[in-house]
Amino acid sequence: SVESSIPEGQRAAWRKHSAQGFTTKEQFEDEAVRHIETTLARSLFNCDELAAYSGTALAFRDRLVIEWNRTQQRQSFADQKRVYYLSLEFLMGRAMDNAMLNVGMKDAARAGLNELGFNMEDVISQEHDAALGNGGLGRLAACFLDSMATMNFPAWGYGLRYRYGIFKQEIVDGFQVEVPDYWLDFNPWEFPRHDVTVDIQFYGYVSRKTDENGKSVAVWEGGEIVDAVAFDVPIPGYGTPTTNNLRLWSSQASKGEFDFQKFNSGNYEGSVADQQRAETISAVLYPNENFETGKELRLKQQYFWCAASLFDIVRRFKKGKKAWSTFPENVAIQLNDTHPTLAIVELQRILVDLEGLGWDEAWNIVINTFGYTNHTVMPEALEKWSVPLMQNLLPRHLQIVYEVNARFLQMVEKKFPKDRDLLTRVSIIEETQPKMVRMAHLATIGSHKVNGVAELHSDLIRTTIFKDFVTIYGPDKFTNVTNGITPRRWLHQANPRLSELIASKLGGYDFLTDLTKLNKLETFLDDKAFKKEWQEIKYANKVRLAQYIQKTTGVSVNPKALFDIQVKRIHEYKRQQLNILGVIHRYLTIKAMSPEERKKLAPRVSIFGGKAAPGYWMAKTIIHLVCAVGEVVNKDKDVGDLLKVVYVEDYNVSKAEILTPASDISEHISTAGTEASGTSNMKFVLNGGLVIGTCDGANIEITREIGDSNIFLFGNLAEDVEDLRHAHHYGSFQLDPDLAKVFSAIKSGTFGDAGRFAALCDSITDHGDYYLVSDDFASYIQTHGLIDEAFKDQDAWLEKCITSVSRMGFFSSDRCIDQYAEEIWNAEPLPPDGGANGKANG
Ligand code: T68
Repeated sequence: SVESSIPEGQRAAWRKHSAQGFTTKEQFEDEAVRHIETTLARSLFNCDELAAYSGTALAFRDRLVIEWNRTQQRQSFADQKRVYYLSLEFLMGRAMDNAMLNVGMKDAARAGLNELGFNMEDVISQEHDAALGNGGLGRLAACFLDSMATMNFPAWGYGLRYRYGIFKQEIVDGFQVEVPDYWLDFNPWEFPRHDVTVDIQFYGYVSRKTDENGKSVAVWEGGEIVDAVAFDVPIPGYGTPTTNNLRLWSSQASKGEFDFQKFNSGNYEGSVADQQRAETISAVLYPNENFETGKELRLKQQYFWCAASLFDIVRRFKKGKKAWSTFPENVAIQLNDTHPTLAIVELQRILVDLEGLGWDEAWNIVINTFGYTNHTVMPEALEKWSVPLMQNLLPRHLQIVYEVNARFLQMVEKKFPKDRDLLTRVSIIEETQPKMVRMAHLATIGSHKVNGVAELHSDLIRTTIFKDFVTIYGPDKFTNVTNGITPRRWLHQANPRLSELIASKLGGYDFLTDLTKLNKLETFLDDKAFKKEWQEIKYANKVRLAQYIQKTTGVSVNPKALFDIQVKRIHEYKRQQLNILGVIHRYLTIKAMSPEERKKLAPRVSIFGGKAAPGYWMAKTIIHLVCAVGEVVNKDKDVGDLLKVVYVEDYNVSKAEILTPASDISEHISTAGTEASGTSNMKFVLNGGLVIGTCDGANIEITREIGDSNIFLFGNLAEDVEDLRHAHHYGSFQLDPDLAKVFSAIKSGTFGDAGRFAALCDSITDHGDYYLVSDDFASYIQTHGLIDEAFKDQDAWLEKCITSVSRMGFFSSDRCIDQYAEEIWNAEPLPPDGGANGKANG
């Protein structure tokens, strides 16, 4: 039922002139130069690297768009269930390298660019990261888009087009400074769809009217209207022509609403101010990870994006002219955390208020449509919205929430009569002052499946935050889908030489679309030439990082040293403080060593990177301590290469592509039970690095897959954390003696003004050590000693690395998507015609 704008008789002519896109190096050069000269109006006299990037990007974009159009057409005709992934964050990083590898023309483009006088790597690095996310949650969404396209699922992402992504981090005198990230100056990867605009309503009031059948219906009136404008981003699959869509909404003053009254009456500033207020909705990404602030603008963002996306999805469904009851057979919507929970309420509103369905019929459709992914059990990160706030902004939605809650509580009361405490605990409304809407409860009640993101985490949600819901619904509603990463970006793109070496042994690149194929690598553990090349590749990646560190920080590091990397958002629960306190301990130990002892020690480079939320003072203090320690240690000639401490500024996806392939050890050392999964742990192991980690998140499953002799685990277990915390408060708190020495060094001013670090030290010594730094310190230090020892035997080390890589197949995001499709969405891929599964250029 897809209409065509071109009449039958004219279609042949149209097809004859259809865009083809380049297929050879020569044609690539034609297209790139044409774009530089005409689209950009530059010439060979003023073509800098940025222009070369733009021309290359536009040439590849043409190729993408052709397949994108075809894919969308195919998916419309196919009339098959579509998957919609709703996420407030998509941390995409750069697009061009990915597009080149997926289209399969990177080598041709490299040769072409060389002929034109440019170097591919320099041209690639001109691109600004699309940094519409904070951390793991946003990057997971990006990996999932890549997998869904590669596996030919008819799937769209829906998000917000922030004008400012996550801030840029500068380190000035050892302190984090935030700089706005205006990234839209030149973005060839987005297509404005000014024809796809949705009116979004806020505020106002609800009245009831009687419809023609005498039924009472709610009518939401008044308030204000803001326009949502669609911007589409093509998502190319690897080795398939399938190119999916990521639709990002941008807010704009409503054309109808732009206040001509004010304008005509001479109040020009007033009318422009209204316009700016509308644009504020999609202006900026909230920079908090695993922390909720409850700001009204954030709720506005959430509703704006949910309402626009639902309108779009429902409009597409209605084109098929099918019965409403078939909606869940045609549409699966996955909620990336509770941020899009209002979509549940919005769909119920559309069905009941606008489409006239009965409450129960509508609610059945809603539940069968939605799935909800939980990413945290930490109370400070669980979303709650104040009832007065929601009442004011979304009066009809609050009514619906109350109705959903009333019916749910009635059901519970029937099943478990007279358990008032149970009702209080599971209610969507928390009876505080003011009352709060618990979004995780609403998301759970409004979805047919709830999943955690690693086994331990999924167990924890079943036994802690959703315990009562397991009692009510039974265990089957709750499931686990352990996170994964896309091997295309995190192996093939970030580590091309390793990918090539693996391909040479496995006889091709099939492992990139079936990562379990890596297991054959284990048969080459005796292949000396293979191992030597593997080692050379790791070394080359470390040299590259060393050069980057030299260039950006001025610190020279020895690439032969053990590279120890912790890069992720700065958070007390992720325990960068444990890492830096351990580094100080190492420094003090080295200072006390004899020359003979020093000779036996492997040189180390401790590398940190990551952003702190601008309002998170303790996280900023941790950054400052790392920098202050670096200042002292890196200048200490007596220590020399034995220890260097580096802070890599502005950690983001493109920096991760340099850092991940260059680690010997990476740190995933969260307090047990706090890190839902972690995904950088997977990236580092897939790139031939080993891990020091706690028994937390996906570390546990990584250990199960690669074997416990290939990972350095330490620290207390999740099941003991509660008792330990209790003991801190009610027993006597015993500071670890080695940690006490570290604190004395800090307090004596070894790293500058001790006052700056007082709160950090006190949180451990005087305020209950909530994150168990002292409890885990001895075990952490001891385990680093084991790492020192293990690193001396380079052959054994290498064997651990290769073995680990060969066993990482499970952690492909393709496996996640298979699992979601099978267990949650009940959706099937739609392979393109022409070729087995459309694998055109694998
Ligand atoms: C992360 N969460 C988890 N949250 O911390 C990590 N939060 O363990 C997991 O691997 C990853 O999700 C993927 O499942 C986040 O990244 C946020 O970024 C976030 C953003 C806004 C509000 C709350």
